[in-house]
Amino acid sequence: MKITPGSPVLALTMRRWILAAALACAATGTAVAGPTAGSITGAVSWTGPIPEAKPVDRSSDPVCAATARGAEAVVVTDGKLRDVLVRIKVGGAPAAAAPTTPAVIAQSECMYAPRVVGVIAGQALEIRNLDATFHNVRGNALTKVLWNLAQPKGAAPIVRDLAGRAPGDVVSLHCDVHPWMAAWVVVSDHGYFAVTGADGAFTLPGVPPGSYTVEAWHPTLGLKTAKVKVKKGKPTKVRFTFAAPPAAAPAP
Ligand SMILES: [Cu+2]
Repeated sequence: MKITPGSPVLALTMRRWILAAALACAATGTAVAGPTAGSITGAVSWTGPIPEAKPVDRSSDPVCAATARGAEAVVVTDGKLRDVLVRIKVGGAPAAAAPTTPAVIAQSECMYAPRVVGVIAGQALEIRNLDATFHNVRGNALTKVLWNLAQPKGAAPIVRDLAGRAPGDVVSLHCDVHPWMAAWVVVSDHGYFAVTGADGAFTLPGVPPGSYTVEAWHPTLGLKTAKVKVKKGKPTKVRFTFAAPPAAAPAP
């Protein structure tokens, strides 16, 4: 089965994610923060054949067509997976107040960069247009449209306060002018999250000693979890491995 950002598979994954997060909210972290904190660190790997990046026809907009960019549904470099948000499960670590500075996503070469960001509930999102062309920015919570705003060339950044978005929610961004564009904003109740870059690496610093469930979420590949124990002043290693979903069985 083909998994694309708009597919029912993704919607189902997001629903599961939100449900799991809602259940997790019932629990409260009991760990104590302080100078004895450790960290959770590791990498997200890919195993098996790497899905071929589909060519994207960007000829509808000469500005976009000037740069060659492919699909980014699954980006693997040297066996490491990009765009995975790794975090302590919502409700499983001491909550944090939202930073006063927004998380930033840019539109560059008609792609979102980064493609996945994390925010703390209450934190704003800033969307910049670095391209010499017109984008519209549509924010969705599953199928519900939260906003849909034009952002022509040279326009000021769009800032949204993400009001009403709770820990566990995921907001997706789409551009209807360039349908290959998609990004995801993942809301947590604490700051123990990181998003993998090309090297697949992540570090969650300042974690109080204790037991945690760590989640690794990729927008088209879904969720994996691991249990870890963080010891005083030490890094705890955790690895996640994703693989291509099995091919659908041929029709009889
Ligand atoms: Cu666009």
